[in-house]
Amino acid sequence: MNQKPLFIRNASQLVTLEGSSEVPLTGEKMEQLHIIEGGSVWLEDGVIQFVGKDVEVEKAYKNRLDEAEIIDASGKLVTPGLVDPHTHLVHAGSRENEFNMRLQGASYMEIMNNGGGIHSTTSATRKADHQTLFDESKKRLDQFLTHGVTTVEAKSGYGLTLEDEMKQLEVAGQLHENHQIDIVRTFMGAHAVPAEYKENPEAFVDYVINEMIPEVARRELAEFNDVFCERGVFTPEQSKRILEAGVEHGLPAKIHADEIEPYEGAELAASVGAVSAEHLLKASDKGIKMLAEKGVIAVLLPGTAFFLMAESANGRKMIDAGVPVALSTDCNPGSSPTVSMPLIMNLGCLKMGMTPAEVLSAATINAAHAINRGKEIGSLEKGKKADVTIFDVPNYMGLQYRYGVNHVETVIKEGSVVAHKGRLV
Ligand code: IZC
Ligand code: ZN
Repeated sequence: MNQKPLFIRNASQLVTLEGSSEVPLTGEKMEQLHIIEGGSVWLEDGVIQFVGKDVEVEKAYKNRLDEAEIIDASGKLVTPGLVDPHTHLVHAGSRENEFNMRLQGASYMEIMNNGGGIHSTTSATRKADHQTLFDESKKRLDQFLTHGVTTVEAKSGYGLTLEDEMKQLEVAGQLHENHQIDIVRTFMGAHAVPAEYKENPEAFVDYVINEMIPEVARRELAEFNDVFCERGVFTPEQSKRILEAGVEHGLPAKIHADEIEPYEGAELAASVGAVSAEHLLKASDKGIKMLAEKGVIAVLLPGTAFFLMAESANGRKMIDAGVPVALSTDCNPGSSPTVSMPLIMNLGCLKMGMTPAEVLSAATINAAHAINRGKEIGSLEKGKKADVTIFDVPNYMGLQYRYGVNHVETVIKEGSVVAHKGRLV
C-alpha cells in the first residue's frame, strides 16, 4: 500500500476499548471504554500501529514524523469506526405510503398481510437490475460513511427466489469491492413467505432449506443465515429447521426474534447456538436468561421501535442479566429507514436505559462480534484495521447529549481519510 502514515494526535478522549477482541463485552465491562486523554494513534499500511498518549506515540515515531499526514484531534473524541451489524441495505423502492398509513393507525403486520410491507419491497427488488440495486444501495452506504460507520452487515430477503436472493447478495459483494465500507453478507431467504407460496408455506421452507441455502453456501455468497421468526411469518419450528440447515452448510445463525409479538425467539436463538438474536422487543425473561447463559449477542434496534411507535427492547435489563448487547440501525425501507448509528446510540440511552459508555461499546466492539469481526475491528488496538471515527465533541457523553446533530468530523477507513465534515473525500 502506497499511502502515507496517518498520525491522529492529542484527542481529548481516545476510546480504545482495548482487551475486547476475544469475546463481546458484558455487564460492567460495557462501561469500560479504556479512554486515553491526550490520546494519539499511528496508522500505517491500513493497520493500527501504535496507540498511546501523544508523547509516547511521538517518541516511538520521532524519526518519521515528516512522513506522516497529521490530524490534530485536540478537543475531539476519537473512537473505533462504528459498526452496523443488522441492515437490509440492498433493496429497491421506498415505502413512504405505508409510513403514512401507519401514522393513521394501520399496523406493520396488517400492511404486510395485505400484500404490502416486505412484499412491496420484494416486488420492487425483483424488478430492479444489478446496476439499479447497486446505485440505490451505494447512496445509502455513502450516508453511512458520513455518519461514522466503516463496516455494515447486509441481509438479503427481498428476492425470495434463489435467483433474486443471489442478485441481492451479489450486489452486496460488488459494493464491498467498490465502496470504502466493508460489507458482511447474511442470507435471509426466510424473510417472508412470498405470495406464490401463500397457500403452502411449508413448501417454501423446504425450498429455502433444500435449494437456496446449499447454493448460497456453495457459492460463498453469505457468512450467516437469518430468519424472520414471527407469528404470521415463520414459526419457531420452521425457523429452527431453517437455522439448523444453515449451520449444516457452514452459515452460523442469526434470528429476527420477538419483534412484534412474544414468540420464544430468544429461547430459540439460545437453543440453536445463534451468534445473535436481533430485535427482542418482546423477549421473555426466560429468553433473556438463556441468551446470557449461551453468550448470544442481543442486537438491539431502537430506531425500529421508535419508527414503529412501539416500546423499545429492554437493553438495561439485558445488560444487567449479562447478555452482550450490540446496537444497529436495522436500515430498511419499512420499519427503520435510517442510516444513523449516532441516532441509534441516542435512542439506546433515552429509550433503553443504556449509559453513554454502554451504547458506544454496543456500536463498536460488540457490533463487531455480532458479525464475527471482533478480532479485526471494533477497538483501537495495535494490529487491528485502521478504521477510526473522529467526532467534534470533547467527550463521549457529549456525543449522546447533543443529540440530533451529526457530530462526525472525519472518517478513516484502513488508514485513509474517506469522509470529512459530511462529505466523501
Ligand atoms: O422490510 O419491513 N422487520 N423485516 C422484519 C423488516 C422489518 C424489514 C421490512
Ligand atoms: Zn431486520
